[in-house]
Amino acid sequence: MRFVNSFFGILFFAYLFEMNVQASESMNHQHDMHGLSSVPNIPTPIYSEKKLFKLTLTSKINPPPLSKIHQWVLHLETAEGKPIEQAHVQVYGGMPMHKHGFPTHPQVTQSLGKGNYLIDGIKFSMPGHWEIWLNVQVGKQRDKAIVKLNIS
Ligand SMILES: [Cu+2]
Repeated sequence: MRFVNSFFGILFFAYLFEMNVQASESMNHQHDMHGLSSVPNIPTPIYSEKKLFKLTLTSKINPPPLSKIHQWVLHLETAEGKPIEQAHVQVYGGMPMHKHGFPTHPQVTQSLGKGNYLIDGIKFSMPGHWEIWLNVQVGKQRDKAIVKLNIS
């Protein structure tokens, strides 16, 4: 199990590095545009990196709790605002400043219809700056997005 965890840890940081290089500038710009970084727990739509998708992430418990496994709902739309039903979504994340991932393996467990997807297994194991990363695939279109949160 320890081996498995470190294996995923390495994958996560390889992924983190790639994402940071590719996405940090555009994501920062988007966060500035939407004012998301200063009010992290209010659901605010963000655009994916290539602006293919519009995403709204909402914690089922507000504000998102510390040290408790809980669920989120992703609402996914096209850039024009049409709900997307048939998406494959991978969920990653962690604390980039501490170089660790989630203590759990969050994933989409259910499509709720109307462009809504249930994400289970989110656990913030300490207070501070967290990021939830979403890899979205719809047909042949792929894009990714980062949601930044301050957990206290
Ligand atoms: Cu940490």
